[in-house]
Amino acid sequence: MSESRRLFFALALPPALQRRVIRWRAAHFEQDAGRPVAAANLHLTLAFLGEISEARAAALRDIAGRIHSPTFSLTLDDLGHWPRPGVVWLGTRRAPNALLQLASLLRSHAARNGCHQSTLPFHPHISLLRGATRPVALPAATPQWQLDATEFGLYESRYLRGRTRYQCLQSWPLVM
Ligand code: 2AM
Repeated sequence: MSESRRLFFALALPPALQRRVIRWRAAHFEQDAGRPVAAANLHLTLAFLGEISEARAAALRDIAGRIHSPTFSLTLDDLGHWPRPGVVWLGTRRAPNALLQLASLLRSHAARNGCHQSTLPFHPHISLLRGATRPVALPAATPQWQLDATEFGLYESRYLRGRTRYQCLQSWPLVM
């Protein structure tokens, strides 16, 4: 039987934005608010695939390669806390249609290829802190960073030596 891997489609943050986010996070959250997500791991999940076989992953890679979805920009101007999964996140108040359509397309292809999809509506977000199960004081002012999406990627989540790492396996351009 072929090995399965934990995969997801996501948008990456450019390194300059990663640095801005972690500087701001360090300045605005108490140390015990939660576990900070490593700068290189900051991302916006488009579709979570779960543990899937190489054959399913190959089918989804083929599909991703045939997607012609436009580039878009989103403003990261929203913040929130979900105590149940223990996540503090950065999001957007106005998700661009191109983002919603890309996520919906990937999620429906994932579902058709046997990847269970959450029944909760898609809420685009970048997880900043994990393990944040207690009340968290969110900063009063929300940043207004812009994320320009020009590509999306397929990522593998691996847990190695006590750390989660997300590795980009392949990426595909969005069209201008
Ligand atoms: P999160 O950041 O909100 O926790 C890799 O694990 C990525 O997939 C993370 O961004 C995580 O979202 C997301 N993810 C993990 N499990 C998921 C699930 N069951 N449904 C949807 N997204 C999930």
